[in-house]
Amino acid sequence: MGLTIGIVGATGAVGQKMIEVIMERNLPVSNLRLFASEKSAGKTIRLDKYNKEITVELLTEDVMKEKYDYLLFAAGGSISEKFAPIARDAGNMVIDNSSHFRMVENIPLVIPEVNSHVLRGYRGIIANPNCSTTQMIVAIAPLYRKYGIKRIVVSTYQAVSGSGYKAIDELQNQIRDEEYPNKVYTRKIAGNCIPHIDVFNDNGFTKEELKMVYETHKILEDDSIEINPTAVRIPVFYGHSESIYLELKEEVDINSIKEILEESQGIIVDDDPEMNRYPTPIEAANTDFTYVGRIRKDLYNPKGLSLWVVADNLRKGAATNAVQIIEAIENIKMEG
Ligand code: 11C
Repeated sequence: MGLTIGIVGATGAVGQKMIEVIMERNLPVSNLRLFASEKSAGKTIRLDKYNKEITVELLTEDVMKEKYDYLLFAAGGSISEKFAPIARDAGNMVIDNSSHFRMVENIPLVIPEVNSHVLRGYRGIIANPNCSTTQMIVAIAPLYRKYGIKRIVVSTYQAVSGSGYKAIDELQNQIRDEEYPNKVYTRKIAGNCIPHIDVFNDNGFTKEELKMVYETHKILEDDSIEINPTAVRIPVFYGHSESIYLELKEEVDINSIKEILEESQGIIVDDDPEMNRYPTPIEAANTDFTYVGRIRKDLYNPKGLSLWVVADNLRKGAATNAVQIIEAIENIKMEG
């Protein structure tokens, strides 16, 4: 018997990726159910692999009370807030891609390569981290474990797909037509970069930046790491990039750093300046890896290290991480 999986928000950018990733990674699914609001319910989604079409069902409280092995939520915080507890109370495992439950105590926030141990024996709602947090942590966790991290200064270069289909359309339209107005962002995004993702907090940081701080603390179980992020939207369709400066707790040897990263799960080191080798979003798009390049020591601080980290925000940053959480739980079950 295969798994029964439901996807809430199945017609959105992340929901669509979830379907794609489930198919590609050969998850043993016997029943895939897709849910959306009235606007999209009734549409059909074609699964080429099974030569089959699935009709999108209307999301209601009653359908959340049915039995699923896993329900994946990708419909935004307010839908998760309302429907995920109903699904959980009906005994279902929920993996939520919104930020709503991430910082709730006792709700695991999981990147399988980094902290799958928190899934052992757990049932209920599991939170999927923010995309910019996930790729940063995949890259830095192995270094954190070996050397400890005092401080992180990170600047992000985030693709418009992080804001969904409407932002992808806006960039496409602005590339074709210089006069096309900005609706999703505060400025025109084509030919521009905007240092503003999500709402501003009183301390001058945006919510996206603060997610990188607090989610990192929770996943690494270490509130002492000092994190200073700047999140920037750039006119790229898929793939977030990050310039990450780490102040480690020990002096670093660059060859050991590269070796550790090369041996770590989920990471591809792409770093050969002489050959112009470094990762870019176009190369990372449609893959499940976190790419690390431009690895170099600080010129002044022997404990300082710079990295350039790129990943597909809709895949490792959202859909793939959620599917890997299912895989991790299924593995735990098999191990007994
Ligand atoms: C972006 N990181 O690129 C956001 C999208 O908390 O899951 C994902 C927001 C979140 O705009």
